[in-house]
Amino acid sequence: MKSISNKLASLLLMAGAWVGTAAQAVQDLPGGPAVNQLNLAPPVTRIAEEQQFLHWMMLIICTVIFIAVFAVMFYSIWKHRKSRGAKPANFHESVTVEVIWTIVPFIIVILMALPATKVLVAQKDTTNADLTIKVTGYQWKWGYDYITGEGQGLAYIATLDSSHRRMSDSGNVANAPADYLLKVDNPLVVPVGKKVRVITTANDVIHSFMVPAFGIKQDAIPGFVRDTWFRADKVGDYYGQCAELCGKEHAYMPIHVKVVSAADYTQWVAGEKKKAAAKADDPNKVWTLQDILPRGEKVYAANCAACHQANGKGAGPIKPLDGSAIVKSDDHTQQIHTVLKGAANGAMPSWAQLSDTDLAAVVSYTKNAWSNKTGQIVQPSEILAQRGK
Ligand code: HEC
Ligand SMILES: [Cu+2]
Repeated sequence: MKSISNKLASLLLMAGAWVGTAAQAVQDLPGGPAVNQLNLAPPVTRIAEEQQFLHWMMLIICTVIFIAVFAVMFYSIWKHRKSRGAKPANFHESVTVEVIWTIVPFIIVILMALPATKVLVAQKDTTNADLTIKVTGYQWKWGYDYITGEGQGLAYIATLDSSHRRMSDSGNVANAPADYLLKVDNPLVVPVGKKVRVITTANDVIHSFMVPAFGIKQDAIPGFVRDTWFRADKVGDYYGQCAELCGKEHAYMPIHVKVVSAADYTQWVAGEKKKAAAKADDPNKVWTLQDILPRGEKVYAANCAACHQANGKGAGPIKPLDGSAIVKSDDHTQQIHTVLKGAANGAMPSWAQLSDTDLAAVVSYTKNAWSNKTGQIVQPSEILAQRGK
């Protein structure tokens, strides 16, 4: 008995300490969640503003009606109680009362439905967009493709910052920054004051693209295309998350939208285009081990370490890559095939969306990391040759 209560006490103490350190560390994140936030996110688009107006208007109307109805009810019960000698009136089918209690709620509902419908229709109106961006949900990251507008042709993937992931795994979040688990490597960049149409779809399971400050939340469904739009009124950083439970890393696919001035946007597009041109991976380029390994290490940290672990040892059903016969084999086909197609019914996902060079880099890296030291290199051309096989 004693030991149980001791254990309970120490558990409570631990919980207290945990809450204590957490409370001390968290800070507001402008454009993202705030500490003890109760209201909706501060709106940055006209639609989000109107949604908040609707929310508060309806809440207030409902509260007033609630208080009025219950006040009359409780007052009547109390005032006309039997002990005070109240005599029940005996009447039925009062036309006046029935007309009033039909007409009044009807008017109230219409008064609420009119502005709500207006906002709903505006929300769905994705015509006349200044630029269109396709957003693809992957387990567990977001792909952004600039379809029209200045940035046309830009395409990249946004993944959670790997240091945040490590912090989460370790459980040591005492020094977590304000953008904890919301920081990504490549935020979505859009110009201020422009109508941005967002087309959503997904590659594996249903995800949902949500940015509260913009008042948008749109499911991203494999095999379907949905759309939504926003026009951000203020330059700044805004955050959201995948809003559809999509698997075990659901909590680790944040959204970071950077709203910048028109001039900054033009500059960013030019910079990205230059970078893309420089990076445009020639699948026929022949790499040296020395050049390809650092790139492979990065690809591994961003995509593979969440499951196979930084030390390559895997965990449970996730097979280790350190010492794996497939990884060490002189015959590269089976390893390339596993990485391109996935294995175990998707428990090991397909990585076909990565470039030939990135895949060659990560395969070469795993062939040489930890105790694998095979000295083998896989060139992008080998990956290309296996695609579609
Ligand atoms: C979502 C978790 C997950 C991620 C992320 C992941 N893997 Fe895997 N991987 C697995 C699982 C599970 C297996 C075991 C499949 C099986 O049972 O055959 C596996 C197996 C493998 C194998 C075969 C190993 C063997 O000995 O059979 C290779 C090679 C591999 N993964 C490479 C990679 C690479 C490279 C990446 C990153 C680009 C990666 N994996 C990312 C889950 C993952
Ligand atoms: Cu998701």
